[in-house]
Formats: sequence, C-alpha cells, structure tokens
Amino acid sequence: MTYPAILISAPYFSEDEKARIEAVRPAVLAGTPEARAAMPEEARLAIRAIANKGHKPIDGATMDLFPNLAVITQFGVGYDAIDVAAATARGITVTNTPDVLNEDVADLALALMLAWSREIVKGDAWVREGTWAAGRELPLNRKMSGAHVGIAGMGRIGRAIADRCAAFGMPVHYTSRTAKDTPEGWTYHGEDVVSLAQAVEWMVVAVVGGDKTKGYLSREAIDALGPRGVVINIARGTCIDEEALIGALEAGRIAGAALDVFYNEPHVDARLIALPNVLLQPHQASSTVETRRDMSIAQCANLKAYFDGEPFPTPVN
Ligand code: 8YV
Repeated sequence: MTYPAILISAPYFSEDEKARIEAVRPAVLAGTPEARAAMPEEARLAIRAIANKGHKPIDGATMDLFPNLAVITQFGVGYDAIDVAAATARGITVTNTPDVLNEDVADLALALMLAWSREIVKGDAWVREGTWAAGRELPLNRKMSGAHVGIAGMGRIGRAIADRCAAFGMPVHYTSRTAKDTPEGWTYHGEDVVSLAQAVEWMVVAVVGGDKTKGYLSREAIDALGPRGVVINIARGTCIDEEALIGALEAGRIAGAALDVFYNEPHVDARLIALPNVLLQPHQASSTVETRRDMSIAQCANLKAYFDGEPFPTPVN
C-alpha cells in the first residue's frame, strides 16, 4: 500500500484547495497531535511535506514524528507557530505565502478604523432595532480622515495600510528596523514605539509575530497614546501587551481598540468582550475567497517545487 506524502494539518476551506494539493501529491488530514501520533509508522515514514494552516504549534517533536519530512509549507505569511530553528536544525525547509494577502489585510485594517470611528456596528443596530424609527438620532461619532496614524512595523502589509491612510489625508508615522523609501512627509521613529505613540491618535500594529516582537506595543507605548488613542491589531495577539491594553481600555486611558487577533485566540479575553469601546473580529484579515485562493496557489507552488526538485518560490529559512 502507498501512503500519502503530504500531511495537512487542518481541514480544507474549499474543494478547490483540496484538489490543488491533491494534484501535487495525495494528502492525508491529521489535525491534532493525537491524530498524528496515532498514524501507523509506515504512514509517518511516507510523509515528506506538511501543508500547514492555522496557528497551532509545529515543534521539533512534531517534526520528529516524520523522519522523511523535508518541507513545511505555511498557508499564510506569518510562520510564528512553526519552530523554524528546529526545522533548520533538521534540514527541513519552511515556506510561507507572502504578498498575496497584503491588500486584504490592509483593507481590513482600514475597515476596522472606519467602523470604529464611525460606529458602523452600532449604527446598524440603531436602524434594525427601531431606535432611529422611534425618533432618536445616533450620537455624533469621530472623524478619522486627517488624523495622525502610526504604523508599528512598515513591512509590506504596513506599507499597504499606510498608503490607504495617506489617501484619507492622514499624516503617516512609522517604526521599522530601517528607514523606508516613503513619500515625502512620512515620519520615521526608528524602533521607538513610545515616540510613535506620542505622535499619533491611531496606532496600527503590523509587525511580524514571533518571540522578537512579543509585547512590541508595550504598556508604556499604550499609555503614551493618550485618551484619544485607538489601537488596531491585524498582526498577532502576541505583538501587544494585552494585559496593559485591557487595563488602559478599562480605565479610559485610551479611547478604544479594534482587534482581529488575540493572545489566546480563538478564546478572546472576557474583559475585551465586555468593553463597549472595542471592536472584535475573528482573525479574518486575509479571509476573502480571492485571497484564500491565491494563498492556496502560493502554498501549492512551494509543495510542487519540492516534489519537482525545483527551488522554493518563498522559503523562510
Ligand atoms: C491566516 C495569517 O489566518 O497569513 C497569516 O499570517 O494570519 C492569516 O492570513 C492564517 O495564516 C491561516 O492559516
């Protein structure tokens, strides 16, 4: 009996995605550590690639279950759930799907900013629940256009967000390891996120996830934002000191937050859920039909490259 050469770590989003992977090589779904450990030894020996999705850890012990594993292809740009050092030590290549999702993630960042400032969610309920028809006007909300915005992390996604903010007439400030080639007037704050926070009302977190950016938006930076400060996070929950954020929101030291990602997602801290000045989303920034298709194509291009003995299009190690 021939066993599949690809292990997929989470169910497919669509039949197309399934067909695309199966067109490279037959695949088997083993979505939990228990399911992987329960695979017969021959089946584990046959696995040469993992098509990974989601944010559950892939550590060295998981890799060791598959002695012939050569590549882990992440469905997504962020690969913080994969222990890349452990992969490198075992000669395993890790790949991701950069760029194809920049526009959607940036769109969601702006959607969060607009929805938060213009009370879109509350306004919808105002109409549906008959409050408007009963003669009550929605309380005035807050102007976004023209306000100073801080982009914490001017990578490819940060840049796509900044370009959109600039179109709204928002002066752009940013942090990054190095100064970027930007339109005139954008202000570089080095890696000083506190200085960035002092200069802006809107703080958009767009740094990569992982150990190096844990708590990047620190307690000090959150407090430096001040009472009109609004925090947007489309990066990773770990990039913000979430305890400090909750404390600042509860005490009214900042105005609010709109968050697509969380420390312990999908289990969102009950204190965040209880706060009226917080807008919550289920980690959906790249979740459009079009972009998920392009991410799947990019993931499969890496899988195919491995089985064809070609160079990987987007390796990370
Ligand atoms: C996806 C993401 O939700 O690309 C990323 O890093 O966080 C998202 O686009 C995720 O990768 C799905 O596996």
